[in-house]
Amino acid sequence: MEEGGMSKEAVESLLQEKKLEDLSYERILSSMCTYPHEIAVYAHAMFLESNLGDSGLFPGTKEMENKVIRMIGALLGKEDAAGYISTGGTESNIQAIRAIRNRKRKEGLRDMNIIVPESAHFSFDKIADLLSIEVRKASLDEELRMDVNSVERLIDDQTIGVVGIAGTTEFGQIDPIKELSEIIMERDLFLFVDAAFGGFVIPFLEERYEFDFSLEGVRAISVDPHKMGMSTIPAGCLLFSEESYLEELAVPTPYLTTKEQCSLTGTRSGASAAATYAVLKYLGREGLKRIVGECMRLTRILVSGAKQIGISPVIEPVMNVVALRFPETEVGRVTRALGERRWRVSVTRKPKALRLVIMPHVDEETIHLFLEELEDIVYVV
Ligand code: 0PR
Repeated sequence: MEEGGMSKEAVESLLQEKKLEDLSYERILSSMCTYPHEIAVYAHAMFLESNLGDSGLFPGTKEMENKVIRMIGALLGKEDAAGYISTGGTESNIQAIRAIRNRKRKEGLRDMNIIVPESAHFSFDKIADLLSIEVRKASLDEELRMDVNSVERLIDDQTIGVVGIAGTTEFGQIDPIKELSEIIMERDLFLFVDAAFGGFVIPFLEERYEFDFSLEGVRAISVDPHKMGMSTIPAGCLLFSEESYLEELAVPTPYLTTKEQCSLTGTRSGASAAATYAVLKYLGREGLKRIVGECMRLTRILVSGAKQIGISPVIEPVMNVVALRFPETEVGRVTRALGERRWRVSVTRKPKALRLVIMPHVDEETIHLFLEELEDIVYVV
């Protein structure tokens, strides 16, 4: 830090310089984030100083948070779900598992475990570490969905819950949530659905999938407004089927305007809560459906274009995530060559494939350009 500070112009020019070093989203096909909607940006700027960590000072923001919870709850089959706006999928995952861990600990259980699919996001590795519980990984079927038989084999007396993913990070696949719901109902376990990505996609797909609170066994769902919800970062949303689960997370906050706090973080962005409220109000279900519809249209163009140049997807895409199959020795070279042409793509773990996420910042021209360059790279000798 300089002793006397700098002029506003000098700082602005420093910022401009750094902004230019960042990538713009145009050729990013590896991200689950996108440009926030302009109405979200407007709301975010308006509520910048608002802190939901002491929500009694910001009752207007708190009211917006409550309304967001109701709107997303209604979208996911339970208007009166209880929850809060978190910093994103990782916090929501930690908190969902912490809630059930706390409940079971009160009941005297020790050495607990949960079962997640092999395809689970790496935040579950953080959970194992933070919450001192074992995270068991169930294998996947041929379509890369959680294998229900493998889940049943892994369940024992120390199991407290099962996690299904609705929109896996790498393949955009949906686990068999209905079957998982049946399994856990027989055994009185907790079923948590990580729909961080899929929560704002699946309700708007042409094909219908059962994955939300309309299934009796589903006790909690995570969905991120800062992914397909077009909101600003940081905005996740954790919902429980019953208020009592949220209460498992409560910590007394003696000198604040509220009596207790259930979030993981203390100070918490009211700006991204306002942004989420604004964008959901503005777009409505029809607006969100239009966005998902366009992403899916482009996904289909991408997949059929790839097939025409002899590259097939690992699974037929369920949502706007595509994994293209390459020989294991090729995928690194293709990724590097695409990178040299300023494309940002990623590589899946198992099976190794070229992963592309078709977010709302991608347009049709970009898809055609990408396919042309991919063809060039693939057929270079
Ligand atoms: N659950 C699922 C199914 C996810 O896909 C993700 C993140 C999370 C939980 C964790 O969410 P947060 O990152 O909000 O805590 N999936 C993306 C990923 O790890 C996140 C991402 C977004 C990565 C933008 C890169 C990027 O540029 O791939």
